[in-house]
Amino acid sequence: MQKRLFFGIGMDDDTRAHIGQWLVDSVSASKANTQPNNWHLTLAFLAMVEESQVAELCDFASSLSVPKFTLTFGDYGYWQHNGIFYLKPEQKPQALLDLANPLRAFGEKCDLYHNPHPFSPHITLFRNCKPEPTIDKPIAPFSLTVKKFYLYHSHRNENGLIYEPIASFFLS
Ligand code: 2AM
Repeated sequence: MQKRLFFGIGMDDDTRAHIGQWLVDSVSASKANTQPNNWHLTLAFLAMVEESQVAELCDFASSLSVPKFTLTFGDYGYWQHNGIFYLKPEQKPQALLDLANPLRAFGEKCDLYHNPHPFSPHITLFRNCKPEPTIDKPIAPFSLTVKKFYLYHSHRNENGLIYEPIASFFLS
């Protein structure tokens, strides 16, 4: 049995509300935004993983020793080729790279997924959205204090796509 998995960073409800309000007030797009409950920052996409490999992934994630860090978001961007509109952090703290790089490398070593692109931290707000959304006013910058990250299971139920945290890992 296989599951679609990825490692990522979540956010609190206040942050979801802040982003959601900005979308309502200041962003016009040709389609609906991604589900606020699904908003996250992908650290490492793993694609399809055998049930029997999940423990190994969790052991590896637990073995990382990375201090807590803060991400500040105030910038946005758009990728023409896939119509992704996203928020991106103003900086890439070393601790963020020290999480993403080994997790991505481990997924490659296990032959789960070979990343075609360098790590580009972002929070996807629209997908397959063409033309590019128009922005009346930039988002008031906000910060996320990252104390943990998750292994997410991406699947569908009667409500659509859900990213369900199936394991959590605490930073030091
Ligand atoms: P996203 O980070 O731009 O939102 C589950 O599908 C998550 O993994 C989504 O957050 C998604 O994109 C990311 N993802 C999906 N396919 C991917 C791929 N081929 N490479 C990198 N990340 C991917």
